[in-house]
Amino acid sequence: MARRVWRYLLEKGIYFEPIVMNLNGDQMQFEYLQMNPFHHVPVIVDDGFRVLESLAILDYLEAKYPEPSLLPKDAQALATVRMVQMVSTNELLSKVIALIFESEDSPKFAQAKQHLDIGLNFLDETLGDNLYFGGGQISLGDIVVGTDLSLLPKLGINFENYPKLNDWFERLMQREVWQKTELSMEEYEQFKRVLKILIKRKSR
Ligand SMILES: N[C@@H](CCC(=O)N[C@@H](CS)C(=O)NCC(=O)O)C(=O)O
Repeated sequence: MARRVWRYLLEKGIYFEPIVMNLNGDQMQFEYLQMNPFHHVPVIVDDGFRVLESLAILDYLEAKYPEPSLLPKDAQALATVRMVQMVSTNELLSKVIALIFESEDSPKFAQAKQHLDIGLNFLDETLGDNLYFGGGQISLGDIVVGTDLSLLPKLGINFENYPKLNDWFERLMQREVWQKTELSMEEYEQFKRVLKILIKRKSR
């Protein structure tokens, strides 16, 4: 989720000082728990004001630094941006994680794939002929959905069956910020190792 905020800050051109966390323990340190008792990243501190939860952070930063705007004003476009952010967070992310960890011949894997297919079709239709989810310009919706879905190609899943989404994904990945922040295969393997530990810890 930190990558959502990182990409947002770079797209906006907001100056920030990153603190890189090793999620194999840094998040359990006393000082960090004072900032986020749920021991999650990301957290930001802006002018002494602390915000956690990636979606809340994006809203805060967008309100505080409105230009260039990454939230459309039009009611339908705004609703679309919010909707896809929530669909990605609530419907898709857990399925992406299941595809990473469940074995390919398990019922859980098949269920996750099926649910994901519904989600990707939905996003493809929602996008329609727009360049981005909020219209002609990149928005918070693209940053959240694009970041969450960018794990799929690492798993060997592409967007060929979803032509509009496929074009959108390529468009997004061609942007300078996305090229600069793309997860390398090595970082992806490291991410998987850490996530495995976190999931195990959570299920105890
Ligand atoms: N809902 C939170 C979720 C954040 C989250 O789950 N972060 C994970 C990494 S992707 C984390 O920090 N896990 C460390 C832990 O649970 O100890 C958000 O959107 O910011």
